[in-house]
Amino acid sequence: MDAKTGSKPNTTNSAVIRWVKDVAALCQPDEIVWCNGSEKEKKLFTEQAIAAGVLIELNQKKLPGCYYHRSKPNDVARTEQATFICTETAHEAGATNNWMSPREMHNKLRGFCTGAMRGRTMYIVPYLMGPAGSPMSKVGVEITDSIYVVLSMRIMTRMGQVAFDHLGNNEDFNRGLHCMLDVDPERRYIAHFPQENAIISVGSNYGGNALLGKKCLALRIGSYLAQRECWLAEHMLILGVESPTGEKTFVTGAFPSGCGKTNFSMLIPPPHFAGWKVTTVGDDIAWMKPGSDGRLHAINPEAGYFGVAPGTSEQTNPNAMATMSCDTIYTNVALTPDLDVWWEGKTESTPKELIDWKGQRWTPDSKEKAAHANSRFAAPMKNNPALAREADDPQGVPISAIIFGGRRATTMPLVYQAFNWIHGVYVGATMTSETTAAATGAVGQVRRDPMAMLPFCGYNMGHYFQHWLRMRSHIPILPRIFHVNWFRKDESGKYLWPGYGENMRVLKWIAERCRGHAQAWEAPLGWVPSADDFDLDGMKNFDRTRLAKAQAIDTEEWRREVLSQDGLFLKLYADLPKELTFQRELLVSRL
Ligand code: GTP
Ligand code: SPV
Ligand code: MN
Repeated sequence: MDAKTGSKPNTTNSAVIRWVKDVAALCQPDEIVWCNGSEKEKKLFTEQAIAAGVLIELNQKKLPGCYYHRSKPNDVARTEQATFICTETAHEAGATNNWMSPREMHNKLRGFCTGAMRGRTMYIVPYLMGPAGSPMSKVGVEITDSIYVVLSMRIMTRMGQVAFDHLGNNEDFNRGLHCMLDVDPERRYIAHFPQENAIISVGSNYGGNALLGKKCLALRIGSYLAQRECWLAEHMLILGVESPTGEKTFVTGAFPSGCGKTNFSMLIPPPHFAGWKVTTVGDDIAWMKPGSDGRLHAINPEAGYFGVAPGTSEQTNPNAMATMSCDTIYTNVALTPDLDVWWEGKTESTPKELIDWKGQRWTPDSKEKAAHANSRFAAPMKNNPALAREADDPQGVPISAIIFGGRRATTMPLVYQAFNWIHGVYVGATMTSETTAAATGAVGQVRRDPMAMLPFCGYNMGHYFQHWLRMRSHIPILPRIFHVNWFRKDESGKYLWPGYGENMRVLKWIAERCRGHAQAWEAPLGWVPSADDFDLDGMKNFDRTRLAKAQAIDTEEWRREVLSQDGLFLKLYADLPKELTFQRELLVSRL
């Protein structure tokens, strides 16, 4: 190891230097490396990661600059049961979060972290969340003993000197400490201290648990700060859609993990939509603040995509395929004999032989999947052919529509529009979705996931709903709110809606609703597209009859749906805004 590389502090910020010193005294690393984000540093870290067996070099002819990481089989997804919000009182964290007092958690984790980096290198990773020069951007510093985390943060955030430059001598930065320990679920904690703007994560090396800028800072700590500072930190993609006449509309979409954000954010319109264009601002997180023009403005705090590999193909998402064609870290996918990557759904025919995500020989007869269901790619957004011009704009983009959506085999229609903001907040608050492989635990179970934030809200969910309602008075030109479901199934278990690029049809209706062009009918749930204003031209195997099925509102199903909201409403009872109870009553009367 070249101890000289970046091993001197590359900042004069005394708060940073003091904190690093304290953490070093606790963790007792052999060596401290300050990261500056340079190409030279990347090359060195990559070589070291390969030498340590953390990364495998992929076929550089097919995948230049791409590497492969295999995680421990017990560390493949977010662990929600190990994720804690540590506020002074349990009430501040609320009934939907795991809570421990800051003092108790600090004591526990101090024990785990003492000497945890003996014989190891401690990396100081400064990173900027959001475009350089944006008043909405925030700085974090992650201290980690994982070189995989360092290289991933380099892709996912604006990492290095740019962050220290943005911070200057300010003491206001997020302090994140990450210790791998022995990657044991028994000693795994992802602890958030919103009141200290701090995170401590131990015992996992998995994306959402260990790349602290993403879910930990941008969403859990972010949502806490947003409530105090009058903005919104949301689990949302951001896209721009441009009509043939050049009208540009920006929308955000909150879908739970594994429910289509990355795909929707970079969709390619079907041939019928000549002249329509979709560009990506972000694929996972939106920070939104009222702008001086009276509109809600959104930035993407990230600089890369940490996307689900399975199901991604040249047919479903060509832009994602192009994005991960170089300079990408793949985790837990399968390998071909010539060191190319593969996963279920990548190609129509299955390779004859592979090495699976656990490192075992795999053939099509094998019982288990070759790639883990939550295998991922970490790729720079700069690679995305559909990257929006505005992705680096410090002012963000003005949002015209907010879309909520879940993965539901029944009940939820393809699309409807909320009657107004308060109704829209109710629609978001009562979102449901089937669980996916993105978090450990059962897959396919319907659960309430308010605004796709159940695992990511850093404070009391009831207060979070109040904050959403309150934002109404701070945004003179409010975005319209919609709900979608790409995943409804027919009697034979097949998806009713073809999804992916065809989602453009729904997006077009949404964009035109925002501009007052498209017609809608008043249905019990909200506004739904009139037959004339929902474009089905050029669709194969889909017609008005199938659309009617995808849009059907079944009163019996909805009776059960409304009743099942009791669970959430009772859980949050003490803090639930009365507006949501009234909205529920109104829905019942319309049904
Ligand atoms: P996270 O990164 O975990 O937050 O997930 P995400 O919301 O970005 O979901 P993503 O776009 O990665 O999609 C998850 C899975 O759903 C993938 O296997 C996709 O192929 C599949 N998917 C995405 N969009 C659609 C769609 O419109 N229809 C269908 N049937 N499947 C979809
Ligand atoms: C998600 O689970 O929503 C993800 C992956 O985007 S992770 O960053 O690991 O949380
Ligand atoms: Mn995603």
